Amino acid sequence: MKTGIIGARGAGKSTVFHALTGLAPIPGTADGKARARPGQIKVADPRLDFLETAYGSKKKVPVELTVLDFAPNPKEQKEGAALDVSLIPLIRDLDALLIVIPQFGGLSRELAPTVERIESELVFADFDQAERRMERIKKDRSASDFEKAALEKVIKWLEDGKPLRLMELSAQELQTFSSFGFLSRKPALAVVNCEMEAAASALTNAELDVIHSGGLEVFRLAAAFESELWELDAAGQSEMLREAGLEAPARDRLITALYEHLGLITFYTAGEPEAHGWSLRRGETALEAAAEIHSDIARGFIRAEVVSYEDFAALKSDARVKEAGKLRLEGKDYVMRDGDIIHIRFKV
Ligand SMILES: Nc1nc2c(ncn2[C@@H]2O[C@H](COP(=O)(O)OP(=O)(O)OP(=O)(O)O)[C@@H](O)[C@H]2O)c(=O)[nH]1
Ligand SMILES: [Mg+2]
Repeated sequence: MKTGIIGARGAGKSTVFHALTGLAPIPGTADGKARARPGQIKVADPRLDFLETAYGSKKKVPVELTVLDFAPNPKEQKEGAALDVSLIPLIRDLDALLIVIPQFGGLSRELAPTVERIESELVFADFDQAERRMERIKKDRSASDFEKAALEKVIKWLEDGKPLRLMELSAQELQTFSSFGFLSRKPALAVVNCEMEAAASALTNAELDVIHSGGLEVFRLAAAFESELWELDAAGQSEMLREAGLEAPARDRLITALYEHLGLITFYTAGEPEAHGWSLRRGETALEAAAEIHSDIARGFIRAEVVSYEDFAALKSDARVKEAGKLRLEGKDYVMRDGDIIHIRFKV
């Protein structure tokens, strides 16, 4: 799962990237090469911590997400632009976007209009792409009528300035557009990058309305403050957090919010060697879970032994889970649920 950080020049994108990953941003490259810097973030997960303890696992492997920061391109981004449009080809194959809205220092951009401006850039890029595809298939006699009709619908929707996130598309239409990488359909989270003092304050209802009506979520993050935490050891971090009146860094909550917004669920494999968290999209099956672990396990899938996290947490051991009749045998088509602990029997 890859999430790109986008927004205006100097909005604090690299600071958000550092706050989330602990990694420094890449220096600017004007030539467009090597503009993306990926960083891994571990998703904090109290359930995995519990499994690690219950199984006495030697190792803990949490779910990871990838976020990308992009070096600015001074040649292409106009002063005051909502978004660096030269980035568009680089964000098409990502799974989600974090839109950074600056509200620190003198940069107090208003949330709703800033998000709307960025959204309209995304909508415009999609419109442009759909139109170009339409031009091409008009000349191509082998193109399907289905694609043409679907494109017409999409173009009309985008002409009204609405993001594709809000449009209902059939499974077949989604299939048709699967290689398009429509930007305005990507799940997106607006990150209001503010000063520490403002981080806990609530957003207004009017702001939330705009955000939610676009199918987005919003989060406040004091990115510079969170970023400084990485410079300290554990004791220093706790002290800095305590002085700020916080229990934990907000980055964990942001990562969880992003995770949920992406429609991801977590399942686990656990034992003495390791307690391992894995992610799946909601609705995926036991076979897809097996493939996530290893292609051999999917190929040789026989059946899955599944216990829900709640049942395991109450009973605390495999033996008691079995005794209580809480261990289920499921086949390939079983739809995985968030928190399932799974053991797959397979033969290769
Ligand atoms: N006080 C304060 N300063 C911030 C905050 N976030 C970013 N800054 C400062 O704002 C400036 C720009 O931040 P960056 O994170 O580099 O912004 P960016 O969006 O990556 O900028 P470009 O990549 O050049 O478009 C830096 O000097 C940061 O230190 C914040 O939350 N509070
Ligand atoms: Mg930057």
